[in-house]
Amino acid sequence: MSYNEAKAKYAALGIDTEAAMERLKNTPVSLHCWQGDDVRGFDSDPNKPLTGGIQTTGRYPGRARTADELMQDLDVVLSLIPGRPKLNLHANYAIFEKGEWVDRDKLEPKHFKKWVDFCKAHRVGCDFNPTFFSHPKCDPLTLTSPDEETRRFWIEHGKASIRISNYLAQELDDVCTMNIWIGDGLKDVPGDRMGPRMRYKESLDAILSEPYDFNRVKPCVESKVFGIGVESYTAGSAEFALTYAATHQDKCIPLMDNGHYHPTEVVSDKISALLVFFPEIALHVTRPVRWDSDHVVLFDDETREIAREIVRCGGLDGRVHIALDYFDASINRVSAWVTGFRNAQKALLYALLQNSAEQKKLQDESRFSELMVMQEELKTMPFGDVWDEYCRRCEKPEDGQWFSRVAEYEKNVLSLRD
Ligand code: RNT
Ligand code: ZN
Repeated sequence: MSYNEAKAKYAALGIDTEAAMERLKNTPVSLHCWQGDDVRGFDSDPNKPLTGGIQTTGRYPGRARTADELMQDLDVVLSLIPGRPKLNLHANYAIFEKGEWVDRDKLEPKHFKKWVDFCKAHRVGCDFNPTFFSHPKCDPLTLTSPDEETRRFWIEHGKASIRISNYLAQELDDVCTMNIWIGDGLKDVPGDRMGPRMRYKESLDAILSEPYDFNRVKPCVESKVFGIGVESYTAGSAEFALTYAATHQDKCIPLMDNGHYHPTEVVSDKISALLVFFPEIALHVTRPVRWDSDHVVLFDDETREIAREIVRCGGLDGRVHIALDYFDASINRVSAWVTGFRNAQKALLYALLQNSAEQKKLQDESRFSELMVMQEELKTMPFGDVWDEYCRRCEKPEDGQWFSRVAEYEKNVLSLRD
């Protein structure tokens, strides 16, 4: 059988395929709910534009229009992905009873009860995100707004989100990361760069004053270089977010999204730099194409390199919280979800099948020719056979066996929407 041959080939290099598969099976990877409906959510006008410098493009039919539809789609996704997914929810995915509605500053745990039931049924944990975009109270600023009332509203939203994160962590008996990202920035040359950043800091302090157990709820601060419409200035820049997290290590952790840097910068190189100083960090894994375009994650060089860094820096021991963050509306959304998640799994398995200790030794002994040869030869090892075996052990379809199910679902369900 090809897996056994592959296992023997890896073993000859001192690589344990069994241990790699076991490890990956127990590694949580957060599956973003927002691929299914183009980041629209259900808490306000579904035709409102996406704001805050993010954008979906494409008009593929079949977008989920309700929570029930999104859950139905997620059922299919979860049946096709191996590993240990966690759901990642945004606050605008709150579910209201008929006739009920509250604004984001008044959201309560009960508005996520149905999601908790969904997670329990699928035995998955849940991460959370306050939603500081696509809302009439973006003036267009949120936590950096000079308008006290606006800022107060969004601070209250952040605090409500902490209470909801507490609830998710408790109900699901799992860690809940709660990511804070704001799109606040300016299109053109600022007259004041410091003011908004001072207000952002004060707003974060106010949000994080809401009580939570930092062992269970992990607020994150996500930085960004620029967004569409806010090209000249982003309040929550890399320096801002990192310094905030560094000076509040008992309260939050930094989050890096690999679409949020200048195109020649790579997050794979930043992971170790942060882990020297932070006990824990969080990642949004995406695929930027020339800008923060949030294309579907592929099994490409940088995704593999990010995975290799996570593995060799000991990130799988709870130090690196991995989440996906992309949204493509130009292809079948279920397929996009499944492809990206499976590729993230592939990259992690690929990374677990490296002889990291040997490579470190070669580097430390300055044997760079051998290091290059070894790294190159590892690329053509029978990785696909181990991947197929991993899918079988997770009782999930192998490559070549799942797309037909998505096509069937499109025909019977998705194509009937709109
Ligand atoms: C936007 C950030 C942010 C969002 C999600 C929906 O550039 O990456 O993480 O994509 O919160
Ligand atoms: Zn992100």
